[in-house]
Amino acid sequence: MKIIVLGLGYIGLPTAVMFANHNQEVIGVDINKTVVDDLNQGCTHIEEPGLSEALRLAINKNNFRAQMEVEEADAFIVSVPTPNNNDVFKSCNMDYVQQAVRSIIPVLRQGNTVIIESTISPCSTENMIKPLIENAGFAVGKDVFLAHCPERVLPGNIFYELEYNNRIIGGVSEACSHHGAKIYSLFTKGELVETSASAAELSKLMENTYRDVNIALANELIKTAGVLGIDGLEVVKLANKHPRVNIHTPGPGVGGHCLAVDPYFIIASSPDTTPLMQRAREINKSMPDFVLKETKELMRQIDGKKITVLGITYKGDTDDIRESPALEVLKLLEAENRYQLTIYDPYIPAYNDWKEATLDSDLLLILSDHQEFSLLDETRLEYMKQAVIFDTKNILVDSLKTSNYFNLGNIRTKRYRKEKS
Ligand code: SAJ
Repeated sequence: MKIIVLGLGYIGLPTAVMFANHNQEVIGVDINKTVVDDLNQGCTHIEEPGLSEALRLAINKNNFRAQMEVEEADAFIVSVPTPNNNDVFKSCNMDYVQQAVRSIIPVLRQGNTVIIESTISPCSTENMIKPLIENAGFAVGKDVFLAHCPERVLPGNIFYELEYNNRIIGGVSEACSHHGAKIYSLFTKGELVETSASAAELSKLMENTYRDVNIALANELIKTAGVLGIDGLEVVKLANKHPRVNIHTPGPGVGGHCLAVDPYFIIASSPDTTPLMQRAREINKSMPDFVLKETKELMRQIDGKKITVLGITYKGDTDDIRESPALEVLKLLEAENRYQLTIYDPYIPAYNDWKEATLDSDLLLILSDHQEFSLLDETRLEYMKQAVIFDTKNILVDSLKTSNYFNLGNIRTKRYRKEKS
């Protein structure tokens, strides 16, 4: 089968390469010339375990090439970004999706399948994409098959999850679902669940909203427990011993291009029925400010000047800084205008110098859960002026959890014992 994947980003590229390595002829299309040129040389612009190797394998098999123009094919998979609009409820910006679909219309043929993988607002495949194809003279469900098949993979584990996760195949008709399922059956070992396009859209959005709301509950717990003088992290651990409870992990906020974005697509499509989702977003967005306040208080107590921020990515072991709460905390700290700030992040080349970052520092402020931080030991604290740690991701090993160690659970309850330097 000849498959064109439009949009070679975090999801489109691994998906394209996956099809190619399952013996399909794949053309990746992107509007960015540098990305296209680099990919054809076997160089990826995305940090994802196994991606470079998989890309080179696909190129060596002669099953993958990148280019800027579309051409005729059997199937088209649209995997372009859908940012938030800058409106009151941050609705879904469908411009790139529409442009991508418009770009394939001149090369569409009878029997083609068009799949929207991008995360989109509820009902848009049916109400916005289907008319674009129909206006070009095709009967959707007869001449051309259209489906929304959202991805559900976790960055950092994309290749495994692409293959083994269950996938929702939302056709605008039963025939469309069948055609969509045929394509993903080329590599998916998980269940292919056929449904309507609109149910698929809302289900994708709800999966991330479910997590966002649950994380907001955990963040609200942390604030409440602190006020009551209780370690909130201990409470999460205890409550989760219940077989039907799964409180998520509190942290400095929710970032990335999914949890921090998708709930708005639902909210914008029905503001009156979504007060809980709206409140959850507000609570999670308030966390950088909460971290700022606690950090300021800690710095006051230790009479500190220099803060070393550990990790600026939105989560651990990725180079992805999209919507990162760490950057928000950094911005707030900068605006205070009274601290000397340095950054260390093993995934961001500009911030790779541990010694320079920690030299004479008063505080390590951990904002991303990179595995490297979980392996820190005493010796790495040697350049600091005072080895105080505020670990908002609760990632350090127990041996470093000394009297000068703070996390979101104990920051209010633990008494700081100032070490004489
Ligand atoms: N976070 C917390 N507490 C938690 C879990 C996460 O504060 O208990 C924070 C993380 O630090 C991060 C953010 O939330 O800042 C999101 O991280 P994540 O690892 O939960 O999710 P993403 O955005 O990397 O990927 C999600 C996944 N969705 C779900 O798990 C429901 C993934 O399966 C989706 O494919 C992806 O969104 C997407 O593309 O929609």
